[in-house]
Amino acid sequence: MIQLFHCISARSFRPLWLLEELGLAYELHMLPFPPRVHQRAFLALNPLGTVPLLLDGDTRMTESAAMCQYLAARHSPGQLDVAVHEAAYGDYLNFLHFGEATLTFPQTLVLRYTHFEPEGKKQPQVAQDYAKWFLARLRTLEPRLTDSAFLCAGRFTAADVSVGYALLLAQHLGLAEQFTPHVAAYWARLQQRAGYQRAQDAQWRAGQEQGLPALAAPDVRP
Ligand SMILES: N[C@@H](CCC(=O)N[C@@H](CS)C(=O)NCC(=O)O)C(=O)O
Repeated sequence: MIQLFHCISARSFRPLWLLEELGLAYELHMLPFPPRVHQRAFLALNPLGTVPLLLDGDTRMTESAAMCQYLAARHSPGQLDVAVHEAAYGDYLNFLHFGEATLTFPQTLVLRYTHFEPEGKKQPQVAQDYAKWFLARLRTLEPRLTDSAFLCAGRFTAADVSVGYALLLAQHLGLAEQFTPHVAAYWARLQQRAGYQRAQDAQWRAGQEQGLPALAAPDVRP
C-alpha cells in the first residue's frame, strides 16, 4: 500500500489531495512540524527531514509536484494526467512545476520570516518582498483563468493540485484577499471539490487519531 508521510497543510498536502481525487487506498503517517526537530527518527526514513515522503513499493519520492505527476500518470492516464500526445502536455508540465518552483518557493520565505523564526530573527521586509514576488507571479494566471475553469487541457488535472496547494498556503499567509478576481474564483472552485474536502478531513482526522500535538499544526482549515 502507498505510504505518505505528512505534516498538516505542508506541501505533502499535494499528494494527499491527489490520492483523494484518485480514490486510492493509502497509509497516512502524520508528523509534527518540522519533523527534523520534533521527530528526529524520521531522518532515518528521509535524510532530508522534509515532507512529503511517498513510498510505493520500491518507489520512494520526496518531491510533491513529482508525486502528483507520478500518481496521475500511473492511476489516471488522460484524465488527471495529460498524455504526451495531447496539445496541452507542455502546459501541464509547466504548471506542475510552476506551482512549486515559482509559487511555493517565495511563500516559504514569507512563512519562515513571519511565522517560524523566533521574535528577534523575524524579517518583515524579507516577508513583504517575497509576498509581493508571489502575488506578482500569481497574477500571470489571471488571463488564462478568465477563459477556462482549469489551468490546462480543459479539465481538472494534477497541475491544478500543484498550483491549488500554493493558493491554500497563500490563504494561511493572509494573502488570499489580494488574489485577482478569476484566481479567487478558481480557488473557490477548487475548495468545492470533493477530493479536496476529503483530503482536508483526512489530515485533521489522522492528526487527532495519531495524537499530533495541536501546537505542531498551523490551523489553516478554510
Ligand atoms: N521541493 C520539496 C520541498 C519539501 C519541503 O521543503 N517541505 C517542507 C514542508 S512544506 C519541510 O518538510 N520542511 C521541514 C524542514 O525543512 O525541515 C517538495 O515540493 O516537496
